[in-house]
Amino acid sequence: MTHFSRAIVRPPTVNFADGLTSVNLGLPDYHLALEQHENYCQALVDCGLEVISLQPDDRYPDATFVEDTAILTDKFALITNPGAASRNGEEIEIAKVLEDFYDAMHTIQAPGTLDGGDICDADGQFFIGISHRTNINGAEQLAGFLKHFGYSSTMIDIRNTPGILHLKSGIAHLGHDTMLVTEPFSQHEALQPYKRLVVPAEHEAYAANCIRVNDTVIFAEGFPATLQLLESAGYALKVLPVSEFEKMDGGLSCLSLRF
Ligand code: CIR
Repeated sequence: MTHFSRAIVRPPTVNFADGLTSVNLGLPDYHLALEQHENYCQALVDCGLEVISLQPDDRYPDATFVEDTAILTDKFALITNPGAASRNGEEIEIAKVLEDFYDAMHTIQAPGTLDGGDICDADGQFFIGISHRTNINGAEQLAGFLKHFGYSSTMIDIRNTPGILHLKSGIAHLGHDTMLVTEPFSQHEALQPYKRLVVPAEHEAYAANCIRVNDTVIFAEGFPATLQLLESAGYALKVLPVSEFEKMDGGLSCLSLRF
């Protein structure tokens, strides 16, 4: 299983509420978001990671969702071309930091677009979501790099799956052969090789965006049926409140780049 030793994060900006959102949950509270972000960073530290925290930049209210700006593998880093125009430029700071850690760095070139939230890395088997953010050109560029470096990938078109922004809004790799998935992905052909734990209630769909970090699954607070499912399956869980990020369509995976 992939072992992580570092994470890049970026605390929310004062104008975090000006970011993009498609959900109708009201405006996020900046101070509460900061507190939730601090707890999130502490959870990563508790999982054994060194946390590299970038300065917020109010030109980019969505920049706290660092996951979308890069794909990190053991062999190379890929800087994305984020699919939302307002997010173009967030990747510049990230690329600067990654240069210290990676010899092999590549970039998604326009007209290709790609958001990290669409990429699920199941220990070297990658699932690439085709979404309203990640286009086929961007997905093909990533698939080409993955193949070059000896990884395999499969595309999953989510453009007609309602209610999700990115592929990882609906699936999470829990380690080994297990995925946590929402109902629309439960029978998906591409996921047949995996044991699928299905989020047991439609109103808990947001809970699918959890992250396995070394021995722990970091999981969103407020989703008791899914929590029970993971507890019964024997996972070591760390439950965190992320309500303010949920209001901006983001979640646990989006808030860090783990490598
Ligand atoms: C956006 O719409 O781009 C942000 N408000 C949320 C991005 C969430 N990122 C992710 O799921 N990887």
